[in-house]
Amino acid sequence: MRHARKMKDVVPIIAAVIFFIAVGCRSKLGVPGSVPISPSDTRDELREKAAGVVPSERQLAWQALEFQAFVHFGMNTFTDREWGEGTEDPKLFNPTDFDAGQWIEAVKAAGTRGLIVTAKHHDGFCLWPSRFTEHSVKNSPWKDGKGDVVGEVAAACRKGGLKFGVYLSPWDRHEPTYGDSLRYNEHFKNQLRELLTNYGEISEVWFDGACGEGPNGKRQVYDWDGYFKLIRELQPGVVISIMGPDARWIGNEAGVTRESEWSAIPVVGFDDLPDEKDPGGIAHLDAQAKDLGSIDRIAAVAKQGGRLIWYPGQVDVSIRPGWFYHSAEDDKVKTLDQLLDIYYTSVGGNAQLLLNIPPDKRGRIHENDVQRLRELGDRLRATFAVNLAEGAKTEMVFDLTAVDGIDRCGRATGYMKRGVDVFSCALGEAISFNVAMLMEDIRQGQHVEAFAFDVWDGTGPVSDHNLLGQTGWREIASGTTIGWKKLLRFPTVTAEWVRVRILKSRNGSTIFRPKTLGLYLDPER
Ligand code: FUL
Repeated sequence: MRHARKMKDVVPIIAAVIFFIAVGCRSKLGVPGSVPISPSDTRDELREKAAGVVPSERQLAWQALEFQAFVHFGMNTFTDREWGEGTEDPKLFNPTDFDAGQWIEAVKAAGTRGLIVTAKHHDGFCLWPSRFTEHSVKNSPWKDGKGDVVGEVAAACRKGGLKFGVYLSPWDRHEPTYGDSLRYNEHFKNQLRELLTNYGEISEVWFDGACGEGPNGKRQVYDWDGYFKLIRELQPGVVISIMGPDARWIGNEAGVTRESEWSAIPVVGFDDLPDEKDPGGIAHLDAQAKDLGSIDRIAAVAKQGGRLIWYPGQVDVSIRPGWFYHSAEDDKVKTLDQLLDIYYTSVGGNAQLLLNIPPDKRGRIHENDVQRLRELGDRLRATFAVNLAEGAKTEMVFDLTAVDGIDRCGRATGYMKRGVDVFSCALGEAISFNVAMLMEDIRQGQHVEAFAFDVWDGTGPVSDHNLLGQTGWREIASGTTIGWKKLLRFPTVTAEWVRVRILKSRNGSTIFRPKTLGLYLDPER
C-alpha cells in the first residue's frame, strides 16, 4: 500500500532511520581502491558494492578542475603533419615569436583550470632539453638551442594559477632503443624523471594509447608498472591518464559523453596495467564500449570475476580538425555553439573536458582560436556567474511504502520503506532560468541511475500540492546518471519552486544538499 504524506512530519524520523541503514550498509565500503566482485554476488550486492566505490584524493582534485587545455605543439607544427616520422631535422623547430604567457592568457579566457602540453609526441622530439636524447629543442635554432618550452609553459602556468601537466608519448619513432624493451624502458623512465623533478608540481601525466612497431619490426614491451611506480614515488599527486589508472579516455575524439557516464567501472583485470591491444585504458577495459558501468554490465563482468574501480572519463577534443596547427585549418575553428555543446555534454555529463588548442609556427595561439576561446569563456561566465538557487530553502522529502520483509542489510523490517527521493527547493520568488546543474557528492560514490527535474506551474501555494504527484508540477528534463555534474539545458522557464526526483539510485541514500543544485540563466539562449 502506498501512502501519500506531508513529509515535514516524518522526515526527521525517517532521515534518522535511513542514515542508520545507509551507514550500516556502507561502513565497510567507501574507500578508494578496488572492490572485488564475483559470480556469487546478487544484483543487490553488486549495486551496494558499486555505490561504495569512491575516488582517491588525486582523482577528486582532478575532477574539480572540470575544464583543461590540451596543447599540441612540436615538430609537427613546423612540418604541417599530424604524426612525424622521427627523422625530422631538429633545425626545423624554430618558433619566431614564442610566448607561453600568451597561451595561458588565451586558455584562461575560456575558463580552463589546467594545461597539458605535448612534451614529446610520437616523433620523439622533446620540447625540453633532455639529457637523454639529441632529438630536442637543444639542437634547434630556437633561442640558439638554449630554450625550454616545457620550462616556460610550466612557469607561465604557475604564474597564471593553472595546473600543469605533460603528455609523454610512450611510442617514440626516433629513439634508437625503442623496441629494445629493457633499454627503452630505462630511457623512458629517465625522461619521466627529468620532467617530474625539474619543473615543479606536475598535475597530470598523459600516456597516449597509440603504439607502433620499433625498428626492425621489434615490438616494445612497456614497463607500465615501473612507470607508474616512478611517478607515484616522485610526485604522488599526479593523475596518470588514458594508459594509466586514474582517468580513462572517453572513447572518442568528437567531444561527446555517453548518456549514462559512470565513474565506478567494473574491470576483469586485477592489476592496473594497460593493454595496448585494447583501445585505451587499464585492465582490459574497452574504453569505447557503449556501456561501461550499468548494473547489467557489472553483473556480466562479475560472472568472470573482477573488481570495481573509480575510473572517471576525460573528453579530449580539438578546437580544430587536427591536433596540431595547420594554416589550412584557420577557418575551421569550431563555432561557439559547437564548443558550448561540447562543454555541456562533457563537463555537464560527468566527465572532464580537455580542449586542444594548437599554437602556430610563431609559437602563439592563432587569433581565430583566441577569439573563440574568449567568446566561450564570456558566455560561460555570463551564464554561471550567479547561481539563482543560492539561498533557496531546500528540503529532502520522500514518499513511503509499507513493507514487511528484509531490508538491504538483511534485517527484518515491518514498517515504512522509503520511495522516490525528492529534493525540493523554494526559491522565494519567481525566477527565470534555462540551465540547471545537479551534482552528487562523489566522495560518497556515484549513485543516481535516473532522475527528473520539475518546476511548479500550479496555482495556489505549493504546499498544497500532492507530493506523489501531478498537479502543479511539470517535468522539464530527465536523465540517467549525474555523478560529479549534470548540466541540463531547456527553454527559459519562470518558477518559484523546483524539485529533483531521484527515480533510481544505487544505494537508496543519495542525499542532495543545497549546493548540489544550481539554476542559471544563459542570456543568449
Ligand atoms: C592520439 C595521437 O595519436 C594523436 O596524435 C593525439 O596526440 C591524440 C590526443 O591522441 O592517440
